[in-house]
Amino acid sequence: MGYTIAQKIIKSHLLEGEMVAGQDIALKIDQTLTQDATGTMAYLEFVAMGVDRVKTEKSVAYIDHNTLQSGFENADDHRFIQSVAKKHGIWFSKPGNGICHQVHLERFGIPSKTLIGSDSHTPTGGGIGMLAFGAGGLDVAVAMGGGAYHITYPKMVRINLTGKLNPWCSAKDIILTVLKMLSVKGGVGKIIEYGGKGVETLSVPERATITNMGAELGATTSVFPSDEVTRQFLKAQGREKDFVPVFADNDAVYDEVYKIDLSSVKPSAAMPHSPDNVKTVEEIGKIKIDQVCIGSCTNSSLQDMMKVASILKGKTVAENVSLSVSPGSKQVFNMLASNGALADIISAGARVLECACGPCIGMGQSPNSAGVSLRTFNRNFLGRSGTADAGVYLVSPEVAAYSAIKGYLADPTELGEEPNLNLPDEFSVNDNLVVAPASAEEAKNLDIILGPNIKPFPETSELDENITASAILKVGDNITTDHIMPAGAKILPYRSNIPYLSKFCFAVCDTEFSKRAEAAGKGFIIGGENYGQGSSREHAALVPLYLGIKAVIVKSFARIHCANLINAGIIPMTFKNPADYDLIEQGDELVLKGIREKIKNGEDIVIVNHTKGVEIPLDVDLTKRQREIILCGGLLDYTSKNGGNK
Ligand code: MIC
Ligand code: SF4
Repeated sequence: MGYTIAQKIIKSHLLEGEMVAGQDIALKIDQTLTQDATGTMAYLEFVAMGVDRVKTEKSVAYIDHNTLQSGFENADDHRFIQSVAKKHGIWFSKPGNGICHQVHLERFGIPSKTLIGSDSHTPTGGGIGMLAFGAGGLDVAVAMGGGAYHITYPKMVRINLTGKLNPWCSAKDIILTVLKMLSVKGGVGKIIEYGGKGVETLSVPERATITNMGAELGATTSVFPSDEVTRQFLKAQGREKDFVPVFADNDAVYDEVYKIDLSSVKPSAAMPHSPDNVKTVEEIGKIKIDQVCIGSCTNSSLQDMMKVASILKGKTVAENVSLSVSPGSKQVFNMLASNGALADIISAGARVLECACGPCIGMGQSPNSAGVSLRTFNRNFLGRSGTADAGVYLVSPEVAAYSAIKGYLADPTELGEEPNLNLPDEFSVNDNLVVAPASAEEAKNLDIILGPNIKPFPETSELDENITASAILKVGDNITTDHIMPAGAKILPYRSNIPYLSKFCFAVCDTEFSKRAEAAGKGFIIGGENYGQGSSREHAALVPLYLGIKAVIVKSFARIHCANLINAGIIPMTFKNPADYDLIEQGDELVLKGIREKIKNGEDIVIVNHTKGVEIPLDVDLTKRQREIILCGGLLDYTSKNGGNK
């Protein structure tokens, strides 16, 4: 029996465990990346582990999320990360160099290698045949220290692509079609591989758009083969030596197989407030729009920007529309400037922003009240744009640019023939915003620079024998980490200050939650299906830890958030019978008796609802290692107890 792409890479990096679906496996990690919004915490954790130099082949720290610098906080975080990077052997990508995933793809990613990043869109690297995972900051810190990365061995899914996209239809429309087909839960516990003849018709940036938004499927990761197209891309980046071919065997076996005929893919949009709420542009109709934002790690490549420029050339943005454009990297920005396309974008009336996440994470460009915003981004969760009642639609750069001119959601296929905008044979390479780490010798004399806003990791403690506490919050299905720990310009500067952040925990759903939790000192959270989908931010676990949350009891979890809860020492529990969700109301008093022993021995767990007088059976699906982490009070304590990284 042959191997899938993922199986080949897993096999060559397997440190522990069996390649059987549902089993815990430990992988050797070749590369790591961090961004600043999760990086400060990750590096505080890394420093706490006491490792001198990173043990990976390449670790890169990017500054791309918090670049507004509306106070000293962001700049202090950047300085802290830069000082850690220099001292500990990490490459540092300065603000202005671009969005982590775009830059990593261009400059550092290598087919067949493993990569973990403290950002859920790290699977973008799958576009060049890397096995790339989004992870919590602590997992990344452990990997930098040379420790393994643990995942549940996933199921293998293959999506066969046939045919060729029609003019003005794009990779974004492909992934939106997949999201419509599989939903935001459809990829949970699965690696999604793309194959078939249609793959050859897609460029590396197009493939990366697709693997990037695999995060929205809840997938463990997504991956494309590394083929001649990949080789050409790496060659154009001056990195042909990094090329390694990676293909699935012809007799590889998949758990699920789907087929998409690319010629049937139509310009589409994900409607508010979920990336799987997809319809074609034609079905939605010509809705009036207020804003268009083009950029983000999903759609900010040179190819995307050239298409946008070609649509905007000689035109003017509609009177009532504000258009912003953020190129994904300095390389893209530079090339647009030197080939003249930037002038077409500016002349049309676009507001050109720096190469960073920007509006995607609510750092500026919030829409007007009840505004309709078309964005080429990957998430349209409620409130993420910074305007609570805005309606955000996720679209391709082609749909975005054409609609910006028209003033309503418009179908770019009306434009007729598409100009030939192939990737250049050579990208302009200039890594002068990437700072190399100091040598081990020099590093000894370097200090780490902290700022006053950088507060220590929240206090942890070993798991108690018994827990009695109330259900301090009850929420529904598909709760995102943007609900649990919102981002945006007002809060993002405080990612290294958990006490301050805690005031905003769950504010999107319940403004009183934080006060209630603080007053109670401890509590449980009750939730529905796919709890914790979206961002990898470990703050969505560290803040509940700080607020005394002992366990989260839900119908099902999203992968990264579940791992983050375990890392924070919070027990992730699921209802044995999902209907029992109805047996707990917010405010009920709940008791977990002998929980420490039960977790230790992997015994059945029952929670008693004292208020209602019922017993509810729960599942706690943890590996032996995860049980030990929970007993210790989290991964940091577990790691130091084990004398390093395990
Ligand atoms: C996001 O897109 O939500 C983010 C911001 O990039 C997050 C990370 C974070 O919250 O800092 C992610 O995707 O993991
Ligand atoms: Fe940045 Fe948005 Fe990509 Fe997250 S999804 S890394 S915020 S551009």
